[in-house]
Amino acid sequence: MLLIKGGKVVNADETFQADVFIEDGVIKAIGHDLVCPRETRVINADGLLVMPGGIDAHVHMQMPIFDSATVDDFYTGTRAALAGGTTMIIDFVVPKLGESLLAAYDRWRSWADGKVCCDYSLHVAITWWSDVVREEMGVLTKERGVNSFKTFMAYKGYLMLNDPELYAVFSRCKELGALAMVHAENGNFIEEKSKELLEMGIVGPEGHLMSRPEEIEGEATNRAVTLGGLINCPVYIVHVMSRSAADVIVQGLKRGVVVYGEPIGASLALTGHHCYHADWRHAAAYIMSPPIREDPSTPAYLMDLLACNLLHTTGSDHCACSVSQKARGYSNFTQMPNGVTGVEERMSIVWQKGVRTGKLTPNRFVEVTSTTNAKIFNVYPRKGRVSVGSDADLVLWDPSMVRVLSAKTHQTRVEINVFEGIECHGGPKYVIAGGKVVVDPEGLHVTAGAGRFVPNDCFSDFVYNRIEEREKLKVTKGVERSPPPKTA
Ligand code: DUC
Ligand code: ZN
Ligand code: ZN
Ligand code: ZN
Repeated sequence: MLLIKGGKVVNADETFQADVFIEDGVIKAIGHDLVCPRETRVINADGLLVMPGGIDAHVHMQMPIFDSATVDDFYTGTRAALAGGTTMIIDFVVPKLGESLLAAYDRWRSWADGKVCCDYSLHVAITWWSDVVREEMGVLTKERGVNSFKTFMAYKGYLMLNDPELYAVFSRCKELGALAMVHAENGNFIEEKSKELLEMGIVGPEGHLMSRPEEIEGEATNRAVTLGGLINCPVYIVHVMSRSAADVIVQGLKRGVVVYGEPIGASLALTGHHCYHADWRHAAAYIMSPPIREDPSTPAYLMDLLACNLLHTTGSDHCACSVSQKARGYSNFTQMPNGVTGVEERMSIVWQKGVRTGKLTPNRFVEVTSTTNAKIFNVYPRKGRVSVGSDADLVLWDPSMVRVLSAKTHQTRVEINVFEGIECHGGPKYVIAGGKVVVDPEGLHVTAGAGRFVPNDCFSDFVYNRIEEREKLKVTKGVERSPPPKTA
């Protein structure tokens, strides 16, 4: 039993002074002068903000790459998440070409269950298309707690779907009440441009940037948003990295398309100039797709849109590749595994670049780091809210904490921190997951296997009410006409 005393509760839609009592992993009471059993541990939360723990809906732990896996598994990855104030992650099952979605899902569950230190859910990527895949999408939604499917418009030859396949997946998502998530880049263009650059002798990390200009992120985002709008299927654009992609999302919203945009820690804080660094190890650490953009106005632009709900939530795309894994692409950038980290840094980055700059209120901070994800993925208010009956997943945020992000102190297993040297004002003083204190001023107290799989039901009201509104506008039958004229 735990009593959080003297803090200020911050939800997405309210702020108030109150104590919070926790028992059996759940918030049991919120108020003043709560009567608690004598053995209750009391945390003094004077000066702290009591917020729902972060939900990072975009991570890749233990992701298979070549014949190994990214270096953060579900233990070290969720430990890093908790260290940064994130108490729930959603990872991506990525089936191999031709592999059963159910078999891949079981594989991911077997890697995660028993290792996760915080609760988690799963999205499933659709990397190929057939009637079997169509069928298995149904089983995953009805029996396995999956309500989101990711498609790739890039990584031609092993993950990319073509336009008719995208049409089929979006239509199936709509039918099932699921969400279509999209990695939006034009894979055909990237293939051609990469060949050209390699022929010119540009083989280093800068080639990666040159092969994936932001216009092609904008083009693919436009295709995804257009398709989503025409099918009236909700679309979630993962890792919004550029102004071009963000502008397309804004245009879609103006037309009433149900689209969500997710900038990530890296796109809100970094620019792509690092990829030109003479030290290859340094340059390679920043390689991800779509690339971190060179235009220095991008991070603030994305934060401005996040502030006014034209972008909606944040992720990290945490995908921890070590220097030796990246080295596979030393003399050919197309062979380099993509990925940056950020599951630990996302909350601090959003606070520093959003709240500290006056763009986000603390309430909006809660919304874009937790509540909106809980609503979209249909786990609200169990998650994403400090309220009686909700899971006791909390972060006690100290606005006066100052910490400098660094590889010297981070939890992830990668050698380089892409946020190195960024001074963040505001950070998690205590983190509570499943009712247990996992971060306090003494350090981390995580337990492998303490997290649970959280099934996500389809047809989230938050998403599907908007879809149904648009459905009413649809033309469902042809025009009735007078009899045909006589033919000659
Ligand atoms: N981009 C992806 O699409 N997936 C994982 C890592 C990355 O950079
Ligand atoms: Zn992606
Ligand atoms: Zn640099
Ligand atoms: Zn990703």
